[in-house]
Amino acid sequence: SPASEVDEVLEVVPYVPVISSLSSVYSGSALPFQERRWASLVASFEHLYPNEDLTFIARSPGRVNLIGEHIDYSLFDVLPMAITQDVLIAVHVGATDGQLVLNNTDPQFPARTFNIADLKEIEIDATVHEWSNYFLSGVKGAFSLLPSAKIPSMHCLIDGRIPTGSGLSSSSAFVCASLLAILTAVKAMAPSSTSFANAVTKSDLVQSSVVSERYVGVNSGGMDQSASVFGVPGHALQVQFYPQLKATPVAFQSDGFAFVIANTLVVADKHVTGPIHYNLRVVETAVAAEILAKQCGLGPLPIRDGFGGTLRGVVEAFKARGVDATGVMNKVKEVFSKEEGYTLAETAQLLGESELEITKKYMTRFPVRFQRFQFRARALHVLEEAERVKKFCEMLTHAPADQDSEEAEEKYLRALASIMTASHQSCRDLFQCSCEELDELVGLAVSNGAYGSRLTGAGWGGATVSLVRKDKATEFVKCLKKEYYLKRYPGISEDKMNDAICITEPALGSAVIVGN
Ligand code: NG1
Ligand code: MG
Repeated sequence: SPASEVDEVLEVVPYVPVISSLSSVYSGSALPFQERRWASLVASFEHLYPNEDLTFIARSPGRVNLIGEHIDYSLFDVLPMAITQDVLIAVHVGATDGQLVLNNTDPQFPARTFNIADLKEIEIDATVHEWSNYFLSGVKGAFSLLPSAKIPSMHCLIDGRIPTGSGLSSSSAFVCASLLAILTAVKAMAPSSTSFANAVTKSDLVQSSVVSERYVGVNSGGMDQSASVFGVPGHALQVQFYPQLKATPVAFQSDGFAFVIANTLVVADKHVTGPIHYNLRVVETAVAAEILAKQCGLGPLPIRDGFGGTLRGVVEAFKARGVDATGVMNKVKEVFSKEEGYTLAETAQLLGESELEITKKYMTRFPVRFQRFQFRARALHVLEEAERVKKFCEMLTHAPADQDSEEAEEKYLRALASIMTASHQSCRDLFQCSCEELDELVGLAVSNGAYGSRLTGAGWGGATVSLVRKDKATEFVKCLKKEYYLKRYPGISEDKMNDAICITEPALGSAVIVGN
C-alpha cells in the first residue's frame, strides 16, 4: 500500500560507538561494507585532527532514477530512489580559529580553508571546476534558509563514495550533506535556540539545496536533492513538484526483482557540456512551453524558480479547458510542425518577443549554444515520459492479481520493464541525451535477461538501470562484466568493475549522526 507522504523534521540518529550505530542508519546488504568505511573515516578524522572531537557526521546519499527523465524541471512527477552510496562529512565544531577547513579522503581533492567571516559574501565561480564549490553551495543554502545564521568554526573531513559524472548524483548528495552539516553546526553552537534548526524540514533542505546547487552552473531540477533527502529504505519515491514539493514512498509489490546499476564509465561533465546538453534542454523545454501558451492563448504559466514557464503549466491549462494529455501532444505537433527545428529568429517570431529579450531571459545566467531549438521532439518526450511515470507508479502499487503464479509475475515484470525500455528509446531519439555506450549497455542488459533497461540521470554518459529477476541478478552482473567492461576496457580491475556495476537497494535519505 502506498505509504504516507514524507516531510518530517530532520531526524537525528544517535551513535557511539560508531559501529553499533549503523543498524539504525543502514539496513540490508551494504552494512558490512559501510561498517568498515565508517570506522576508517573516524580513524582518518582522528589522525587529521588529533586534538579535536568528532562532533557529528552528516550524510546524504546518491540516487538512481527509475523513471521520469528530464521532466523534473518541467515540474512533472519523477520516481527515483536513494541508494546506499553516499557522501559523509565528519565535523568538529567549536574551534576558535574562525575557519572552515575542508579536507577530503580522496587525495585528488586538495584541502581548502576559508575564513568564516567571508562566507556570507562569498562568490562561487561556476567557470572553474573546483570541488569545494559544492560545499560553498551548501553555505549559500544555509544563508538563504537562515539569513542571520552564525556559522561556527568547522573542521571537516569529507568522504564521498558516489562516482562523479556517473549519473548517480554525487553533486547533489554533496550539496545536501554540506547544507545539513552547516545547519547542524549552527544548531550545535546554539542549542537553546529551538526556533530554527528544529523547525527546518526535509522540504526546506531540498528546496534550498536545489536553488544553491545552481550556483555551480547547472540549471537543475529538484529530483536528485529530493531523492537524497527523502529516501526511505525499501521504497522508491514518487516526487511531485507541482503544485508543491511532496515525496510519497512507494513500496514494491513484488520481491522477485532487483535493480542493477551499470556505469558506462563515460564521464558526463555538465559543467563543460551544459551549454550544448543539459542547460540547452532546460531552455528548449521552457521556451516550448511559453510558445505553446502564446500560440494557444493559455495565458501566463506558473513559473519555475524565476526561470520560465513549464510544460506542466501547459498541461494544467489545457486540462482546465477539457483537453487531455493526447490532445496536448497533438497541439505540440500542430504548433511545432517544423521537424528540423527553429532558429532564434523563428523562435522570436513565434513568441512575439525580440531575440535580445529571449537571450536575456533564458540564456544569460546559463549560456547555451545551438543552431536550432528542437521544440517538437523535446516537448513530446516530456509529455510522453510524464505519462509513463504515471503508468509505472500505478503498476508498482498494484500487485499482479495472482500472487503465486510465476507466469503472472513474469508477465507483470515484463510489462513494468517495457515502460523503462520505452523511456530509454525516447531519451535516445526525442530528447537525444543518450550516447553510444549507454545504448550498448541497454542492449546488452536486455540480451542478457533484463526485463528492461534505460539510462538513468542526465545521460550523455553515466549509468543505466536495469530491472532483473532477483535470483538472476548475480549472473547478470557477471555477464555484463564480460560483455561490456572487459571488452570496452581490457585489463580493467575487478575492483573497478565492482564500483561500476552493482545490485542496488533503496536506502535511507539524509541523516545526522551525533555522538553523546
Ligand atoms: P544528474 O546529472 O544525473 O545528476 C540531472 C539533474 C536532475 C534531472 C536529471 C535528468 C542536477 C543536479 N540534476 O541529474 O534534476 O533533471 O538530470 O532527469 O542537475
Ligand atoms: Mg549531478
